[in-house]
Amino acid sequence: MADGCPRGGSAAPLVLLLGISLALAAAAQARSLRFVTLLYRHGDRSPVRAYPRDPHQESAWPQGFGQLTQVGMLQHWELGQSLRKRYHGFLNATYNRQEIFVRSTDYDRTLMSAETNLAGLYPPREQQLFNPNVSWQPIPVHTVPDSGERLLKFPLSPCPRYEQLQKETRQSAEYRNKTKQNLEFLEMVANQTGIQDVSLESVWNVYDTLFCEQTHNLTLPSWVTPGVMTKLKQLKDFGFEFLFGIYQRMEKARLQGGVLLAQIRKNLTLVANASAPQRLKLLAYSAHDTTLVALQMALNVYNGRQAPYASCHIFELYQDADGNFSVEMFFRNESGRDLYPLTLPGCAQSCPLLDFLRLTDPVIPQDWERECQIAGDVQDTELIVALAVCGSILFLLIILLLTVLFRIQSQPPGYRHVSNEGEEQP
Ligand SMILES: *[C@@H]1O[C@H](CO)[C@@H](O)[C@H](O)[C@H]1NC(C)=O
Ligand SMILES: *[C@@H]1O[C@H](CO)[C@@H](O)[C@H](O)[C@H]1NC(C)=O
Ligand SMILES: *[C@@H]1O[C@H](CO)[C@@H](O)[C@H](O)[C@H]1NC(C)=O
Ligand SMILES: *[C@@H]1O[C@H](CO)[C@@H](O)[C@H](O)[C@H]1NC(C)=O
Ligand SMILES: *[C@@H]1O[C@H](CO)[C@@H](O)[C@H](O)[C@H]1NC(C)=O
Ligand SMILES: *[C@@H]1O[C@H](CO)[C@@H](O)[C@H](O)[C@H]1NC(C)=O
Ligand SMILES: *[C@@H]1O[C@H](CO)[C@@H](O)[C@H](O)[C@H]1NC(C)=O
Ligand SMILES: *[C@@H]1O[C@H](CO)[C@@H](O)[C@H](O)[C@H]1NC(C)=O
Ligand SMILES: CC(=O)N[C@H]1CO[C@H](CO)[C@@H](O)[C@@H]1O
Repeated sequence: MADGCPRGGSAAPLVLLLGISLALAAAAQARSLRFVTLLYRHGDRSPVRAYPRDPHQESAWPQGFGQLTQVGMLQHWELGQSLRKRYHGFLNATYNRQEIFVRSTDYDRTLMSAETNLAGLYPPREQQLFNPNVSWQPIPVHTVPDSGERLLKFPLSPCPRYEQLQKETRQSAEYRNKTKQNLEFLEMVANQTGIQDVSLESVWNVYDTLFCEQTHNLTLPSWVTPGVMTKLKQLKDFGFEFLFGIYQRMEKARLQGGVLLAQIRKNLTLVANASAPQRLKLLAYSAHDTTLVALQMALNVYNGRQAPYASCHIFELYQDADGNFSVEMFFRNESGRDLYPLTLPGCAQSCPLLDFLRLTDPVIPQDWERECQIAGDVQDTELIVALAVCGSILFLLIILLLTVLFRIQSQPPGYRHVSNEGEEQP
């Protein structure tokens, strides 16, 4: 018996291994992609503004500030083409309006990026060509007015609690240290640009403008040495950390990126729960670097570098052979390179949907508007209102009492009499 066991056991692992690999192969075969969500940044653009002493003002740019350039169009067209390749067989080769939904912020550059992206994703085929001379077909891009944008433009506001957290972040040792270390540099940048007060929060503007000018081969002023650019770039990345991290990342995520993640999770759950296969296959959001960083900070997968132009965060929802769903995330941040797989901390790269939901729960706001209120303020306000109401009532009562007393004392007996007489009249 004692001998039999090990002998039987030597074959068992083999059989088990074979079984597992067969099961894995079957699972891999039966695994199917069910739904894709994309969040991408617009392509290359002109600077959003110039600094006061900038030799290149708005007229240096063909369409003015903040506009998608031809370079940016090419980037998005190329991203659209690579998505077409990746989702060949999943998305129909011909455009079908029920298969895809695109939402953009209400900015020229994000709207135009989405349109160019779609031109790469859905080049019209024979019957969809409306003019044989035009290799393009119109596809809707949805938006909401900027004032009503509560999903894609960050930081989301108004959110007093978030403002309070930012105030506290400025008091943190890390922030103060960084300011102290760069005081002279920031002063130099202020002197050279003519911007009144350059801080760690605002210095990214200077970098952004110089970066755009450099990208478009405009000559930079002599104070902008390669060393200065490197330092500005580091401080710009710190600026992104400041927005969504450094201090109380989780709570900031609940008030910021968690809002967008909540919507994405809701859609994943909807698709996974639907009894019939979903018609909608691809949901794309066209937005900004801050949108990507907010989302990736909420997921805790941010790599510490500003999201490049036309970079794209991908969520893929798969249904496994056993019927369960799992989520995979990728980041396409360099064209002509394979996607970088992103792994949610605490999960495998292919993360079971239930685990994905459980692990991201802490950064999902239950009631954004309530969580954005400042706890102390609510209590204070209530207290003040209560006190004011009580005080007013007391004041009125005293006035009433005094009036009555005064009247009783000052009324001549005759008046009372006349009054009574009047009442007695028929
Ligand atoms: C693609 O769309 C065309 C036209 O709407 C339709 O005839 C065809 O069946 C679709 N193919 C797939 C694989 O869904
Ligand atoms: C396509 O271009 C050709 C050559 O320019 C022109 O003759 C023709 O009318 C155009 N077709 C349409 C539908 O615009
Ligand atoms: C502050 O910066 C100094 C170096 O200048 C470093 O030694 C120290 O650890 C920093 N402190 C914090 C809290 O970052
Ligand atoms: C900035 O300008 C002020 C006033 O012109 C000067 O006192 C200061 O030394 C300058 N700082 C730097 C870092 O250039
Ligand atoms: C800037 O110059 C480089 C080198 O000449 C060139 O490759 C690049 O296309 C230029 N960039 C733009 C935006 O014109
Ligand atoms: C949808 O699925 C999730 C997880 O897969 C589950 O927690 C939730 O209760 C389901 N909701 C509905 C409405 O079926
Ligand atoms: C792209 O993302 C990967 C993974 O986060 C990172 O290692 C890489 O440095 C990024 N590249 C750029 C250009 O940001
Ligand atoms: C599939 O999901 C169910 C819960 O919905 C779970 O009990 C089961 O273990 C899952 N199967 C696998 C293979 O993960
Ligand atoms: C099933 C599904 O994907 N539903 C919604 C996903 O989110 C967008 C808006 O962001 C809705 O328009 C979809 O209907």
